[in-house]
Amino acid sequence: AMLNFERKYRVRGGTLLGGDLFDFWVGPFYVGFFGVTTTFFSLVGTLLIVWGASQGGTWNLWQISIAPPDLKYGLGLAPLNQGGLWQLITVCAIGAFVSWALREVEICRKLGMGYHVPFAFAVAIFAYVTLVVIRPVLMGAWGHGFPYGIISHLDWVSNTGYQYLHFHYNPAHMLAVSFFFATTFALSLHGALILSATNPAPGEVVKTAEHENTFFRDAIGYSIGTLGIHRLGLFLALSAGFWSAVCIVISGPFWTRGWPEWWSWWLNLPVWK
Ligand code: BCL
Ligand code: UQ1
Repeated sequence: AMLNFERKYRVRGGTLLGGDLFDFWVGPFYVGFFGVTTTFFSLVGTLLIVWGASQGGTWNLWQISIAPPDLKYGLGLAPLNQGGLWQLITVCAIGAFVSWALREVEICRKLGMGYHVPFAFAVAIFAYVTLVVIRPVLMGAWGHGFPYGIISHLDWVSNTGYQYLHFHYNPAHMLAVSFFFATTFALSLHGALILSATNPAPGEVVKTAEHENTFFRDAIGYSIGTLGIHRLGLFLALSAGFWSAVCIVISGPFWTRGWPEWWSWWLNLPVWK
C-alpha cells in the first residue's frame, strides 16, 4: 500500500546515471541504477560468503570465518580458497556500500534535500575501506585486512591491538572512543528530553521547544537549541567514525612500536627533560 503523501514525492529525475531507465519504484523502494548495482553486489557477495562458509569446516555461526590471504601474497590476487574469496567479497562489499550511498544521493536530489545522510554513511564506508584497503595497501599486503567472521574479527581486533602493546594509548583511538561515548550521551539526553516534552502523562498537554530550552537553561545555564542538538549529534557521530579510521591507519603505516612509547614526546619535552 502507498501512504497518502507518498505519490506526491514520486517525482522523475535527479538520477546520476541511467537517466529514466531505472527511475521507478518496486513497492515502497526506489530502484535507480544504483538500486540495481546494490542488489547485484549484495547478492553476489552474500553467495560468496555462503560458499566460503561451506569450505570452512563449520556451520557454527560464531565460528564461520573467511580470512584474507596470507601475507606472502602481498598485494596480488590469491587462490579462491586462500584469501581470494575474501578479496572478491571485499570488492562486492565496497560495491554494495558505495552503490547504496549513491542511491541515497539520487533520493536526496529527487526530494531537493541536503546530502547529509549519504555524507554520514560515506564516513562509515571510509572507516571500513581504511581497514580493508587503505591500511593493507600502505602496509603492502591484503593479509593486513580483517577476517569476515563474528569471533574471528574480534580476535583480529585483540591481536592487532596487542601488537601495539596497549591500544588505549593510541591518541586517535582515545579521540574516537571519547566521540563514541559523547555521541551516546548526547543521544540519551536528546531522546529523554524529547520524550519528556512530547509524551506527557494522560490528560496533560504536549510541551514545546521553549520548555526544552528552559529545562537546560535551568539545569546548566545553556541550551544548544533544537536545531543545534542535531548538528552536534551529527558532528559527534561523524567524528567518532573519522577518528576510528585515523587510529587504525596510523597503526603500522605511521607507528610500528607500542603506543605507550609514542608518549615519550611528552616525557622528552625540554621543560622537564
Ligand atoms: Mg578499540 C577499533 C572502541 C578497546 C584495539 N575501537 C575501534 C573503533 C572504536 C573502538 C573507536 C571501532 C569502531 C569503528 O571503527 O567504527 N576500543 C574501543 C572501546 C574500547 C576499546 C570503546 C574500550 O576498551 C572501552 N581496542 C580496545 C583494546 C584494543 C583495541 C584496548 C584491543 C586489545 N580497536 C582496536 C583495534 C581497532 C579498534 C585494532 C580497530 O581497527 C577499530 C577501528 O578504529 O577501525 C576503524 C567505524 C565503523 C565501521 C568500520 C563500520 C562500517 C559499516 C559499513 C560501511 C556498513 C556495513 C553494512 C552491513 C554489512 C549491512 C548489514 C545488513 C543489514 C543488517 C540489513
Ligand atoms: C538542548 O539544549 C536542546 O535544545 C532545546 C535539545 O533539543 C531538543 C536537546 O535535545 C538537548 C540534549 C539539549 C542540551 C544539550 C547541550 C549540549 C546543552
